[in-house]
Amino acid sequence: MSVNVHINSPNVKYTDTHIVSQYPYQTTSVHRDGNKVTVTPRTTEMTFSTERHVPRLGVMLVGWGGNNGTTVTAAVLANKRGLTWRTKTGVKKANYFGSLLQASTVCLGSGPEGEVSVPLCDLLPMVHPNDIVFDGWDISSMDLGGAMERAEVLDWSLQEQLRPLMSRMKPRPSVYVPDFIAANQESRADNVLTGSLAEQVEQIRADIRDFRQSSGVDKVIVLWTANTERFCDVTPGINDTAENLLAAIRDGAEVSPSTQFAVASILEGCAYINGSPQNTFVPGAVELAVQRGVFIGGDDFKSGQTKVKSVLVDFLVSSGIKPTSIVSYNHLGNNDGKNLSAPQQFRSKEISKSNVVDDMVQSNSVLYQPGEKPDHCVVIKYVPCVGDSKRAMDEYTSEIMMGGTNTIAMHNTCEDSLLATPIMLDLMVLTELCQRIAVRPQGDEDFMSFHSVLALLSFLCKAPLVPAGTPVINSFFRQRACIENVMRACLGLPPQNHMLLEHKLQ
Ligand code: NAI
Ligand code: DG6
Repeated sequence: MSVNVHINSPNVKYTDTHIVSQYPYQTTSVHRDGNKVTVTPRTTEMTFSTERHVPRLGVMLVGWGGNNGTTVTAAVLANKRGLTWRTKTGVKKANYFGSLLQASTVCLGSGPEGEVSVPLCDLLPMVHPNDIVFDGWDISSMDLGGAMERAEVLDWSLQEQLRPLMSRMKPRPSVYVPDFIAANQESRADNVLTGSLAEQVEQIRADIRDFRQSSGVDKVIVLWTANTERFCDVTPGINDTAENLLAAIRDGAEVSPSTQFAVASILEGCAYINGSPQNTFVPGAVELAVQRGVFIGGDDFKSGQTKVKSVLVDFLVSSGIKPTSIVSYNHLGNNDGKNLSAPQQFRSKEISKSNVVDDMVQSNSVLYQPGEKPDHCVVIKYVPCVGDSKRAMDEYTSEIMMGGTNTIAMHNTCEDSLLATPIMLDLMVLTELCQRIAVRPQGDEDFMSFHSVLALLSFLCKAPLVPAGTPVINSFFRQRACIENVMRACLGLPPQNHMLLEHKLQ
């Protein structure tokens, strides 16, 4: 049951259409001169304005027939219908566990009843996952009922209930360029677009318009959850500017399928999110998004091993303990694992999984000299037998006081797609919410939206995409605090400070 949060403050106005808050944004400006650090607090008065009308949201998935694509669609259908199913350990009920917005809470403060916490999704008006309408593309023609069975993720008795609904859904034909994904994917590719690059982009655009019109949704977001591609070269004259990228598509130069989808979405004014690690967002694609004022976000869902890493390294480094080596193995047996067994696709994932500790390491000059990093090794193996139930084994070795060593080893077994699904939903819902938030710093005439490169999604991504020249934050707690505090600002509430002074003074 959802909660109705109302802010009782002269700084917050509820109009019929908007929630408008006055918010003192407090930052610091820091100047370092040798050993002397001068810190100057700054306050900028800002107005936050959040549209209250929640649109009907349509989401188009690239890779709809894959494990993630089928699982997210099935999970939403099951939740919408309140389905239950029997397993050998009892009756299970559909839920959204693992979703930051639906299943985690924010503390609003305390009153006579003690501390009051509410789900993040109740703070501001936002789309409920149950109301999302899905469509999408896949190079495999299998309908979603069959594809759900192929994925081997959901319990059979749930699949039986969902199959009549899922089987009605059929992915649209997609772009297949064999060179970008592993050769072992070829047998799936029986649903492919023909024609030139430009014709393919036109077809994707037509598909988006067709979906918008036939489903009656108000807004469309496109999310790539297809196979991991190899990285593509960033080449001056081809993909370094928006103009060159559009010309490259016209001329048939090398443009990855995921970048074709990004361009088509941006040209249709639809936000585009990349759930895989490859460099879809070449500079030309980023420039195009900025020019058109369309949100882009990514890269690579942060679901399991990497999420733990962004917690654990944060814990170690912020406790003053020095990680010196991080070794991460995983093996999995789903189609993602099969695709990643090819060297170039593995390399894309290795890069995305490896950079995740950089900001935490760089933040601590007591532990690390400039340029010093822990050894960091990532291994992924394809073991068909374990299917979607991924195994992740990690060893963290750290230096502790007086030359001592602290080794943490962990083993994590998890169902990959059931961890990724709630993250996909959060990406969709948060992106849509950000489209309804505008901010006006005092003295400015016009409201501004968030930058097209939507860094607020960092919590949900392994390799967060941020505007050029701005800091990449990987630390779990900083990323989460950012989302929570932006939502609080929309309601005129100060950032969560956790001081609890009211309980600490006498
Ligand atoms: P999957 O292999 O089951 O599904 C991918 C789907 O994409 C397949 O159905 C395939 O036929 C389709 N496909 C390939 N190229 C396509 C194209 N050009 N256009 C349209 N469809 C295309 O993989 P899964 O497990 O669903 O993962 C999807 C992506 O998400 C992968 O890149 C994976 O690395 C990434 N990811 C998955 C996470 C997880 O925990 N499951 C976490 C982080 C990222
Ligand atoms: C093996 O690492 C396959 C990958 O696609 C992962 O399952 C996925 O990227 C999740 O990675 P992580 O590090 O967030 O568990």
